[in-house]
Amino acid sequence: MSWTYDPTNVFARILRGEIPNKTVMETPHTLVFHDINPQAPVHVLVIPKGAYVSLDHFSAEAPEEEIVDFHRTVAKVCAILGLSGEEGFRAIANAGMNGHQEVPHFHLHILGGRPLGRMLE
Ligand code: DGP
Repeated sequence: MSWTYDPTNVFARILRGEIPNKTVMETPHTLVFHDINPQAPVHVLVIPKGAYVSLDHFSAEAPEEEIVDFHRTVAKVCAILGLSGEEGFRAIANAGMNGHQEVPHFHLHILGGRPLGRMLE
């Protein structure tokens, strides 16, 4: 499988500092910022700084250091935002056309702060 990354996508532009964002936290490999159109009281996006189109692209090709950094950042941001523990959260990664992915730079949505209902029947 080969993935073609479009460097003009909006998250690439955020990473280059061309578009402002509300950053929650940043590491050498990962950025977390508030979604522009929040669907819950807490709605942040976790993105790798590397040029990966989707979750499967990132999982297949990112160096282990970037993958570990990404997941450790997810854990830290859940703790910072008060989502860890019993209340919990939902994490979603849309991919491609069927997944209705709008921005072709891999991102994990993290939503919380209210009951989110059943998603899969
Ligand atoms: P998806 O459908 O999974 O590709 O969701 C893309 C998300 O990105 C959507 O929830 C809105 C968010 N988004 C789009 N453009 C911007 C932007 O310029 N800034 C921020 N913070 N979020 C954006």
